[in-house]
Amino acid sequence: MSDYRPMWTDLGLDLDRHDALLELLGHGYTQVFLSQQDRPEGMKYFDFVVSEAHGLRIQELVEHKKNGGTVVGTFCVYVPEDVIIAGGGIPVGLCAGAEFSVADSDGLIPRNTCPLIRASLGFKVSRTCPYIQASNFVVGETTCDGKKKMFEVMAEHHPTYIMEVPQKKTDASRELFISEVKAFVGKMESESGRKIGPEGLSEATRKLEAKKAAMRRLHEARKADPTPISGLDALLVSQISFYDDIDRFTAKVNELADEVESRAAKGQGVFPKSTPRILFAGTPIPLPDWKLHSIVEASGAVIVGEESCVGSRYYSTTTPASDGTLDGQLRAISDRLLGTHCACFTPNTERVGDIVEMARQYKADGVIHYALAFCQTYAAEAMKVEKALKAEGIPIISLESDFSGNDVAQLQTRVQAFVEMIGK
Ligand code: BJ8
Repeated sequence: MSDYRPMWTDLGLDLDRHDALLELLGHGYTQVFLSQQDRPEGMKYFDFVVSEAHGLRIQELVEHKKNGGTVVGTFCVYVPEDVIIAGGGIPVGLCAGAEFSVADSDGLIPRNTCPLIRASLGFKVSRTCPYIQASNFVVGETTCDGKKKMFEVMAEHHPTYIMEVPQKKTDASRELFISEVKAFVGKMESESGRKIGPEGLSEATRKLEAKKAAMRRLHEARKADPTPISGLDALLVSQISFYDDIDRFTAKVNELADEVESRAAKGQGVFPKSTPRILFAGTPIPLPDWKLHSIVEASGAVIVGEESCVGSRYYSTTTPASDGTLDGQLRAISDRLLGTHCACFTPNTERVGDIVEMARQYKADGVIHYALAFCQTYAAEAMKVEKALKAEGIPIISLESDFSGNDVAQLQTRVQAFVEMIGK
């Protein structure tokens, strides 16, 4: 096994705390993932990616920078990854799903802020995330209030660029966002010293579309009963999509999709046929937040889909055709991104419709709406989602939690009662 400590030292990591983090993650991963039965063979690659998440992948990013490339950290799916790729950059998702660094943000932002925001800042200030340390700059966005104010603090610790994401779905908002995407092209060009042209951008969009198409194939296979892959494993693939090498990831997801489709065709599942099927809907569930999925799948149910930015809100948007000019492509990319139905927008009725449609398509017996604590926008939409699903006769519960283990027993009780109810 390689010794990555010199690299981690060069990146400025706090080695003692980083060791503690790796130990925690390794233990959690073994317990949650490696104990599952009858996993697809193709998951071995993703196990390997996790085992080398702070090693080999970071080495690749460092090499990329040595060769003149850029590494750009992102926190939201509204950031155009294809613009980063076209500018010779590698995008890495930095949203953090670990309790480990939450308290490190104390004194910098209020404690009654969502744990995703607190953990993201905490990883930076505690110098325990090699991805943010390896990034040339991070892109913040004006989505929810908590993130906006956190990025002001982040800027004091790491180069930070802010993209304005509108909050309404009007023509004027669309024009504003197009101008923001164009400004981001300028930012990438000045960081990388490379001009972004229509050919390079079109190739980057093609790669991104291939990646999302592979992800759609994999998730589509989860519609089968019995489901050929666990919710935990499918979630893991979505989590890894934010930091693995794009071409390698696409090839490996397609291989996994081949295997999973063939399992589905043979009626081979990871849980028995007629296991209660649950659709997850709500806030992002970034690595390594496996809490709810593991509770559900240990309670005799299976998660068959994620209406989340770590899930369908990411992989389901596609880039409309354009006239091929740089301007036309940037407009098309903006339209693709604005097709993401985030609760930060008002009104955001499309998201409710998406959840109802997904519940039908994935033959969900029930929906769990999940909001991270202190996330006002998703908690508010939970009520609309409840109303719409009840009108359709689809059972739903709304849960709120964080990344800690404090409420596991309480969540287990609620999830078990829900599974029992929908299983009848
Ligand atoms: S497009 S969901 S990735 S903003 S959970 S930090 S909303 S208080 S993450 Fe998001 Fe982009 Fe929207 Fe998706 Fe705020 Fe809520 Fe926390 Fe959230």
